[in-house]
Amino acid sequence: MLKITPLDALIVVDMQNDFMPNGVLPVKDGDKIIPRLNDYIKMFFSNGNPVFFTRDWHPENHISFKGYGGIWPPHCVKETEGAKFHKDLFIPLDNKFIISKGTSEDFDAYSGFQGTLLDNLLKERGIKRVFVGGVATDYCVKNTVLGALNLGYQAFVLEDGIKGVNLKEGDVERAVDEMLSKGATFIKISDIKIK
Ligand code: VGL
Ligand code: ZN
Repeated sequence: MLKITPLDALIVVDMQNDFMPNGVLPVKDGDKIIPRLNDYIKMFFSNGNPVFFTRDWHPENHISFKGYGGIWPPHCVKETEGAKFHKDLFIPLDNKFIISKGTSEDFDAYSGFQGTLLDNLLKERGIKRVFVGGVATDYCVKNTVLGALNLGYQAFVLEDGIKGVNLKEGDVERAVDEMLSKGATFIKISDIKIK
């Protein structure tokens, strides 16, 4: 059992329409993890722990887009429907933080820590351990987890609250192996205890 303490924060990665089954860059079954993510969000929120929601928040001419030097179709263009969080994701009014990344045209960020204030916001609150779920396991979840480990946080990956892309077969498996080998711990909701 893992007890949630005031040193813990939840990071929900990129649960945006464009990454959901009807989006332009769909993660298969990406919406199926929403009920479980909502369980985690409510658990952390009701315990007073901060909950961070990262989002891809690109300009129209972003460097990661085909035609601008990148490999992806245009996605998560800021202020558009595709960039909004899925309507079923529970986003508390208080004690939540939105982290926008990939916001300048010449810089991409798979990690929620790249070019954002996430590290500062966590440190200000004395957070030592982060719990990470969302999409995609083999891109932004992986890079956010590795970023956290690099910055000295202990990182827990929510194995029942992530989904991957597998653009190349085996990508998700390799991502999981890499997170494990760098020191991440995989947990599921029944491993967590509040009080
Ligand atoms: C992502 C591809 C491009 C992600 C973001 O959130 O995993 N993937 N931009
Ligand atoms: Zn992106």
